[in-house]
Amino acid sequence: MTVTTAELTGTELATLDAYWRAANYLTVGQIYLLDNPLLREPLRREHIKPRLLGHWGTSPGLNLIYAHLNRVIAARDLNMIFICGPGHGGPAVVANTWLEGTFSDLYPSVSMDAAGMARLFRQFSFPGGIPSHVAAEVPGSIHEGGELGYSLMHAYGAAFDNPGLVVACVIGDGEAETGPLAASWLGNTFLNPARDGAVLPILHLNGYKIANPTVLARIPVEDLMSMLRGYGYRPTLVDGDDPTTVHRELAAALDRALDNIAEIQAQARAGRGPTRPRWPVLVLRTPKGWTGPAKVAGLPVEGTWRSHQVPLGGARDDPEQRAALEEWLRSYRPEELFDADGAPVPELRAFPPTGDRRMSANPHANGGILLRDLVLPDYRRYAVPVTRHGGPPASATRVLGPWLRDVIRANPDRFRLFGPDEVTSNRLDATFQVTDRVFTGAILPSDEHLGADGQVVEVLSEHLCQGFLEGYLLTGRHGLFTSYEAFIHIVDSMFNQHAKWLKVSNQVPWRRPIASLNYLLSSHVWRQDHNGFSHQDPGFIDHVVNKKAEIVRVFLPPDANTLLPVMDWCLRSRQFVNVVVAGKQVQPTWLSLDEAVRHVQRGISIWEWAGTDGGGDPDVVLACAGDVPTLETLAAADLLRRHLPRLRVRVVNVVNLMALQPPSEHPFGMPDAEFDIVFTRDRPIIFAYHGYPWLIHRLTYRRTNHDNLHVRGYKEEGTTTTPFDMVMLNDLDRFHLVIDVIDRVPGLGQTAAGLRQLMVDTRLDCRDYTRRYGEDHPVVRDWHWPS
Ligand SMILES: Cc1ncc(C[n+]2csc(CCOP(=O)(O)OP(=O)(O)O)c2C)c(N)n1
Ligand SMILES: [Mg+2]
Repeated sequence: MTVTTAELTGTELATLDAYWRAANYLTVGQIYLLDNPLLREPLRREHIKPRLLGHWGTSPGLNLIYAHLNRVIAARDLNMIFICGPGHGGPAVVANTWLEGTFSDLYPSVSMDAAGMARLFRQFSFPGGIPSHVAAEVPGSIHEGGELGYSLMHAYGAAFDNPGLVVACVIGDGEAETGPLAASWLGNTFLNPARDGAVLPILHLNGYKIANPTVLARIPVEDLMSMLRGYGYRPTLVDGDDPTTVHRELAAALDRALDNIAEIQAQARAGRGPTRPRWPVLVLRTPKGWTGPAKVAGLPVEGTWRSHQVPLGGARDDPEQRAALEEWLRSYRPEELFDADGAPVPELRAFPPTGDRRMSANPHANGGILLRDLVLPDYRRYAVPVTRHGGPPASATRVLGPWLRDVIRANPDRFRLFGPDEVTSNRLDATFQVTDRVFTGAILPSDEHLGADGQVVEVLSEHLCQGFLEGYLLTGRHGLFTSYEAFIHIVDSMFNQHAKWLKVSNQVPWRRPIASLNYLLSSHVWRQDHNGFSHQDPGFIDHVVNKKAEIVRVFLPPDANTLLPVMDWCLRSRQFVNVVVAGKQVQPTWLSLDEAVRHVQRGISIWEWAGTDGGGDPDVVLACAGDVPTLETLAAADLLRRHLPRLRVRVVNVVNLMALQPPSEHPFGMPDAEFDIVFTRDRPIIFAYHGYPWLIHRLTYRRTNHDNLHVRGYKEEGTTTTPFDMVMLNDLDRFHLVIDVIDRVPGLGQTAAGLRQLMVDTRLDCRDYTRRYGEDHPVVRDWHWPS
């Protein structure tokens, strides 16, 4: 809808300003006041919180933007959500949600009257209350904004496949210095004006961070505008420190921006206009800490970095500061804003939009409400036919590709695959049979599978992939992030924040569960033939398991058929972060689909067909997790079967890593009694693991047989070499596993001395062969599980 831009009337301006003052008053009240919320008596020491915690500096700007957005939402009946980059401005956003009535709807004790206002103030940044940031407890938020940098990518993710939504996104000028935010400007090249919603970035150029000026505020303003133009935007500057002027300019700029968005969308949806239009951006240059104390102790505060947190830090004990605080609060004229009961006066109550149009009540910001299940094709149809164990060689991710293709096809409006330029490399290119990589830049005849309508988002920034996906999930859709295993560490910290968000939202009753964040990590540590050490690091798993057990799941499918039910489970699940590590290289397929399904359900299975204990009492347990360790373990089991036929070997495979923990630690944990049966109470366990060995010890340290557990894994030995040389470098190879068995099974040292020496010699031969011929020894290359 295009609304002709008109000047604000005097009444509109007065109401906007009153609403802004009310939000500012409520913000200051939250930061400082324990009691006397309406200043009906002079401010006394006991009215002020003993610990003053919060951030004032960003808040007046946030309140100004929120007030103006409320005006345009109501005028245009917009479907809009608010993303607050400077999430430390929590009290500002909370103030607005209270003025809109949503806070009281969801937390009835914080009612819209004097008693409720007192509770609103008291609970903020207070033990047992709400956090200082725009956390999951805050209605309308999908973005905590604690760790800066992710606002704009969340905004783009929210807008994808949401054609009716406008995402207003405030970006701190300090936040804009972060790498992730700097990359986020590229989001416009992945946003299709016909099928997606709109993002309205508002750069909050208040000039300062915590203790420094910001870069973007101290370069010539024309350079800043040129930078934004260079990224393809149409920037408008609103600049000033006189409220009336700024209200008028901001209202006009917002109207123009929204007219512009409406025009862009109308054109695109009529099949006209550019696919990569110049979307509007607002640059709001107003003072940090605007309307707060101009000076404290003789030093300038308003308009400087000193306003960042709590300007009058001594207000409780210093009468002069207390008087300044009272003067500051009274400057908003609360008696004009709140009635005798403490409720906002009727003009203010009538000002914000109503119902779901309130940004604090918009269902897109509580995505679980809108979440619909995926239509998932039956994965059995995609399985590798297995007539004997270890039979047909297959690349796990290549087998997954057609299933993923059909997931994409069946869910065109609610599933996306994200990757940093690695979808083809990770062998998932079957997806391109039904969709493109979304791209609104220039497309050349030599390009493949690029188009404005794709459901695959490929951008060479793990930050953007993660942030887009988070925004997409948090607004009620589904997705998968595929990446190289080593480089997923780039988003360690973003994963942390998302996991924390999920943990807290589990405790917020009105938040509905959202789809899990799924990682498919391929091109893993053991197969870096092209690249070597720089591309090797299996430590993301270690990082992930630090988080709450109720949130994280880690799967290491040993073959293609096991990957299928694992991914199916992940895409059906809610409120988790699922990490799946699967190879893309051709490997034996160990299990039939039926066996794979049962294996995934158990999490840990004895592979009786691979062992020699006849289902009975083993001398040793060979355990494995991960595709390459499984291959080496089975090759070791084969060697033992041939050379030590009387040795009773049990082979155990772990597909669900969390099953190693006791149930008291993780909901997937295998009960102790069962664990003791599978791993025995007293026999040596040689565990070949995909990643860093310590993790297996950490997960199993409480188990009965932990003292007999000996783990082989990646010990940071990597380079560009053959696949088998790589496992030898880390002592994870089949020959070394046999040596480990000989060294650990009581009595074998003497009887199997010859075999041990043969294993040592074979390792040397294999190493020597790689140096001479540049590939693995045929004894390794040509090995297959005996039928
Ligand atoms: C990634 C990250 N680094 C550092 C911080 C610590 N920090 C909190 S607020 C802030 C300054 C933010 O400045 P700006 O984005 O300009 O926000 P505003 O001026 O609106 O407060 C910093 C550095 C953080 N929250 N996140
Ligand atoms: Mg700033």
